Amino acid sequence: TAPSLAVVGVTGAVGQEFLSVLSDRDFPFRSIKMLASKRSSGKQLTFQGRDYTVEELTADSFDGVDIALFSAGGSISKEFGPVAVERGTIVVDNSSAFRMEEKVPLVIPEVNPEAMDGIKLGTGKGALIANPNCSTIICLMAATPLHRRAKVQRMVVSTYQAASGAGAAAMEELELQTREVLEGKSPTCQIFKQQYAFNLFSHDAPVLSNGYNEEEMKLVKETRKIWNDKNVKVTATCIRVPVMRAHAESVNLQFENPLDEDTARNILKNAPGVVVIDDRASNLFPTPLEVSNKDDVAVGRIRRDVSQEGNHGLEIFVCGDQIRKGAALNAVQIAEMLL
Ligand code: 2RA
Repeated sequence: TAPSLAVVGVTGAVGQEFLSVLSDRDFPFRSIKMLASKRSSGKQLTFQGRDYTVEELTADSFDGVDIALFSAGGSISKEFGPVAVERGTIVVDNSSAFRMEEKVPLVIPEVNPEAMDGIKLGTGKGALIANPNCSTIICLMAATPLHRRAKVQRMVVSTYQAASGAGAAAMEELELQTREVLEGKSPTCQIFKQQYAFNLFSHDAPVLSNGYNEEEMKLVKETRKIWNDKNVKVTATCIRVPVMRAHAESVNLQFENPLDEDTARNILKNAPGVVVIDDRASNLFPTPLEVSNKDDVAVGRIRRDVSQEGNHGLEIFVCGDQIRKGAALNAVQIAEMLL
């Protein structure tokens, strides 16, 4: 029989996208619970032609729930993820709360599905599976097929991250600020403490003692876990840019074995969940608008890194929808692997 579902954080940007993706992919379910904080409980929503009332998330919310999709922040995942697992629910958690726990699989279905081996529906045994950070998912969707062929020794990533990564309120503030600036008014800065419209700034995640911010260290640590390679060298600079809902990432790769740009382009053309947009003659390459609301990650600017010997270095440019493949789609694809 089809599983019973719960969506935790259903009123947020990712929560809403969970519902869109479940519908787009005809995900089978026999029942679905719409869960959110007390503040949002009682709201009405329509899903697949049926009316639902958002329920307040409590420990009892998971009785009889087979799969729960979480995107309500790390503290909610920490408090209720284990409770759901105790009740026999399989949790797919979009927060960073458990990603680096050794026993928790950190999964991109096209990249490391084997990490979920042993987790099955219908055993009555719950489990928790972590969805990687959006900038990690988008980067690795393109870098992994190349890594599998030529073994990445070092990866340098510069990200250009959309407002959606900071939530629906940040998207609203970007729009508001843009209007205010165009009207000559001083911009409203509540979500970010500095002007966002017509500007860009170092990612708003806390900066650590090594000078990196948490977003950059997520890319470093999550790549090593997903590739199961403690030695791969990764460094990143994450920037917030005035774009609504898709991240862009410049990725430099150094390989152990040679990989020329034509071979790399062909590998990417055949990679699942990836489209190649690499038209040098017309100077047409991936853009955030092009990938917004789409499933696939787009890759272009594929070229030999002239600063490295022979064909041991490659530059690529990747764009992906942060809310979709960067969060909701990846989580639903993980849930599909349980069916
Ligand atoms: C960001 N990666 O873009 C975060 C969202 N989870 O800020």
